[in-house]
This record gives sequence, structure tokens and C-alpha cells, in this order.
Amino acid sequence: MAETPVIKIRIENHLFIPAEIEVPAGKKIKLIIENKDDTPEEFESYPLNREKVIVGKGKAVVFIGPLEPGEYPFFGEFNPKTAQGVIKVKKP
Ligand SMILES: [Cu+2]
Repeated sequence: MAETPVIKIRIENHLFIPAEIEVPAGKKIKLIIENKDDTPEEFESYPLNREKVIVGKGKAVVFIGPLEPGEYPFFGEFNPKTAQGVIKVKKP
């Protein structure tokens, strides 16, 4: 059984860190999103078809994939001007 890769993302000062994430194509991926801010944020991605609210000082898990190679932008719906990122899916 292949292990599910885990990617950790944090939200700090209304930014996603890291803002660029590289993951392998064709695999299920577990994103653990930790919100260091006091205010809630919503991880949202239209191409990934995901949205998830992460309470202030909280954590959330979002599963994505398996995905085709390409770029999948995401943003924080509550701070869309600053909270932006992209998941880059590459052939292994
Ligand atoms: Cu939303």
C-alpha cells in the first residue's frame, strides 16, 4: 500500500505558507492546514473543488487528488487579496 503524502500548510498574517506546493501526480494527498491567526480562514479552490473553514488557532485536513499534472490555485476566501497559493502537480 502506497502511503498518502502529507503536506503541511500554515496560515499566518493572512498568508498561506508555503504559497507554492509541489505534489506528485496520480496520488491522493493529505493537506494539513494550520491557522496561526486568531481569525477564521477558508481554504478555497475552484479547480480542486474544495472549500474548508479553518477556525482561528485551529487545524483542518483536506484530501485532494489523485490529480493530473498542472497548476491548481487556491485562496483564502476571507482574505483573498493576500491569502493565495498554488498546488503544482508534477509527474513523478
Ligand atoms: Cu467558500
